[in-house]
Amino acid sequence: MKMRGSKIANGNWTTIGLPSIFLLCLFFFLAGYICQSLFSQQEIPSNLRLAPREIEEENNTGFESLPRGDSGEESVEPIPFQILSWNPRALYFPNFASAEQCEGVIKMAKAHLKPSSLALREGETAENTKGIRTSSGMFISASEDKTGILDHIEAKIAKATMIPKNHGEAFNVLRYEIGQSYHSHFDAFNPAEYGPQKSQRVASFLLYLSDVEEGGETMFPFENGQNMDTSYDFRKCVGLKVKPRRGDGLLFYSLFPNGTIDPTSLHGSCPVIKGEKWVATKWIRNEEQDEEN
Ligand SMILES: *[C@@H]1O[C@H](CO)[C@@H](O)[C@H](O)[C@H]1NC(C)=O
Ligand SMILES: CC(=O)N[C@H]1CO[C@H](CO)[C@@H](O)[C@@H]1O
Repeated sequence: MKMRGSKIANGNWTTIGLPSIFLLCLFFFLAGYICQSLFSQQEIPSNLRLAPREIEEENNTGFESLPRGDSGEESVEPIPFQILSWNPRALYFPNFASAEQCEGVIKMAKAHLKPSSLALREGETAENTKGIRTSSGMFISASEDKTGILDHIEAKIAKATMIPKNHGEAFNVLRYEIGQSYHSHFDAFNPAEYGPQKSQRVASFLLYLSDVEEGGETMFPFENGQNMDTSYDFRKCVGLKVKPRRGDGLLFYSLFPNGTIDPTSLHGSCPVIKGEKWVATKWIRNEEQDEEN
């Protein structure tokens, strides 16, 4: 019986089956098509579904945060940046600090400015390096700033670099007046020139505290290998230039991931032509720094 039944079924399949298979296919095709258009219509007002999240989120990034680890943070925080260069690894952070914060830092630094000095190589003296760095500056750590501004900026730099803040040296707040500049140099210390180092500078974060009407750019003369095969004059303002603007940040790495010095991280400050340049520099090291640094 079973055998015969299946035979009959097989027979039906071939004789009556083809038109009905065609109809079935057509049916499923249409059903699928209708369902798809229904669902995609539901997909369109997705901004409506985001709305309740945004209300929940205080930071209003539109992104729902994940459960955090014990040392993590509560919410998704936007820190916009642009990659200015891969050689060296340099990033621009527009509006990293507010105008009020910048003015606060200038105010606390102004009364304590002294001529900037250099880390000297063998054979160098203050006298024979005169003119390389003509700005005035002062050092201030976040703990010395009772207004809390530097603490806030330092925490944000730590977030942007994911290098803990105890790897940072104290802020070096600098003022460049008309004609003042800093010839191209490395922030990292080459042991061949400076002797063995206890720790090395990995990255530098520059927070521009003022606009500069003309000049005062941070320059990377060797960006992507340019000018490297020439006898580059370290006073010359060439290569990638970053125009200072109040509140903007510039981060660049002096070391490759393997810890050797990136030769394209050579940089300098072009002479100020018009106006005044104020900048707060944070050098970040590969080792934790002492408390008071
Ligand atoms: C370190 O990394 C750089 C860039 O990737 C590479 O050019 C260099 O040869 C490396 N140096 C060593 C010692 O591994
Ligand atoms: C930009 C902004 O408002 N950031 C805040 C996001 O929320 C955390 C707390 O969860 C605050 O610390 C941030 O200041």
